[in-house]
Amino acid sequence: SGCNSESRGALVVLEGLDRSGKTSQSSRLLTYLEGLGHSVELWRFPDRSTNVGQMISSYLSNKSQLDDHTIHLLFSANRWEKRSLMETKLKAGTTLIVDRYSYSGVAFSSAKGLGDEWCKAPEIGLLAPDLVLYLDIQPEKAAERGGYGGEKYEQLEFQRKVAQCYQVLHDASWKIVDACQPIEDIEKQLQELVLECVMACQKGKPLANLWS
Ligand code: FDM
Repeated sequence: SGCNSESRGALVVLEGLDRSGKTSQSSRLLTYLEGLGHSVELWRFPDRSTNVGQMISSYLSNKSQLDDHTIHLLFSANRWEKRSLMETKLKAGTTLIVDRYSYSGVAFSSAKGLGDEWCKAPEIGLLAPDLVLYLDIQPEKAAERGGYGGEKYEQLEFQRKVAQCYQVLHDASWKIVDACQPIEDIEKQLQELVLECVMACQKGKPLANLWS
């Protein structure tokens, strides 16, 4: 009867190389949806606030070393520890804008040479995004943008590999947006895509699990 007390929020993920503009576009989306009166939160992975997140943070800033498989599983565990809260929020009608998710997990680890299927396995059963916004930028262009911050993966040669690994992950939930357009143009495109997705979720699009 059009009652929206049962309508759920949307799980929207932003992906892309370092310096592709994910973080600033995520906060613009938050402001936009809040302005429309939606219940919305901004999340990011890794979530460095948890114990697992602190191990990841220490690894990324080169303060500790970990085997490639080990760090991969920690990134995945960091998503698993947030899964039930994520589901609760979505079911309560809150839309989540998430800066990086499982695709970063697979792209960055497979860029190191770990097998795709092995990388995907621990992600199976996490919530599947309703929409993945991929901010597409050439690694060379990203590197020109005010330089990298000096964390582990912020090197041109490695980012080139990550870009290739992202290519094989595209599925029906992905929208590829040219990240070299003016910021406001990108913002407009993302707003339209997200709004359409939020409405579909309100109308009852079911929640699904990875990896589908
Ligand atoms: N990263 C991020 C991974 O390697 N695996 C993951 O699962 C996630 C979520 O961590 F270089 C990498 C991607 C990036 C780094 O990300 C930290 P932020 O967005 O710079 O915090």
